[in-house]
Amino acid sequence: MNKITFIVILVCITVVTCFQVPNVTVEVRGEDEGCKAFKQSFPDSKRVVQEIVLRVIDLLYKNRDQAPDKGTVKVIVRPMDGVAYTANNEINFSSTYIAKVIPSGRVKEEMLGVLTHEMTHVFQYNVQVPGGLIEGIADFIRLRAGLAAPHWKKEHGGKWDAGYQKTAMFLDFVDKKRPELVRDMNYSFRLRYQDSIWKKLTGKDVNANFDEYQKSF
Ligand SMILES: *[C@@H]1O[C@H](CO)[C@@H](O)[C@H](O)[C@H]1NC(C)=O
Ligand SMILES: *[C@@H]1O[C@H](CO)[C@@H](O)[C@H](O)[C@H]1NC(C)=O
Ligand SMILES: CC(=O)N[C@H]1CO[C@H](CO)[C@@H](O)[C@@H]1O
Ligand SMILES: [Zn+2]
Repeated sequence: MNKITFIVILVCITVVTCFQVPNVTVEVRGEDEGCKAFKQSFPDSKRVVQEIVLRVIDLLYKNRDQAPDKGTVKVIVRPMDGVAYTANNEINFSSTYIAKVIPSGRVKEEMLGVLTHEMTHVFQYNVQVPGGLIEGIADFIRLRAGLAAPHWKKEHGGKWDAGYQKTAMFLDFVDKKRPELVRDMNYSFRLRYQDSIWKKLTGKDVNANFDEYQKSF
């Protein structure tokens, strides 16, 4: 076997055994205004969700094969309370909520934003990571995907791990100063989160980073 053949075989084996684009199913269970808006906005919803999957994985990990294998990712749109719930590889997205967003004129962006947040949960390693950081990373990914909600802004006070956009804005600040911070953190969460990771990755503990962030605006 010559060198070229060897390399081609090696690349093929690598491609076959490593990352596979997850399969996606999307079910719209209802005929209410929210379900209709979802169908109208995303006639090709499977492709849209698949693109979100890849964008989320690429923002969370340096290599796609670091992401957990979740098999088929399922999105169900149906009338229910709340915004969305995610467990394992399944997202329930509230059409009742979608209907409420229609008057804002930005229902499509909001649906993409919520799906991006929830999809982050599907591909996070959630083992022993503080809840505020889990939610902060989900909104950080939403922010980096260009889908931040218009009311998000930097806020003074509070704690670094207050969650959602509060933590997301802080992560965004630190990740800009120390590029790849979040992507470097994430894979290590596969084992366990420790506060010491901040010192390891940024040279400062988390509270010193948060003080700096608070003083930056
Ligand atoms: C997606 O589905 C196809 C057909 O059922 C299957 O061959 C493939 O392995 C699936 N991919 C993943 C990543 O599970
Ligand atoms: C989604 O809703 C279905 C009911 O339609 C329920 O069986 C399932 O557990 C829910 N999944 C999540 C992740 O909340
Ligand atoms: C801080 C830390 O443990 N980062 C790890 C993130 O994941 C890569 C592997 O993909 C490790 O090399 C890093 O050490
Ligand atoms: Zn969440």
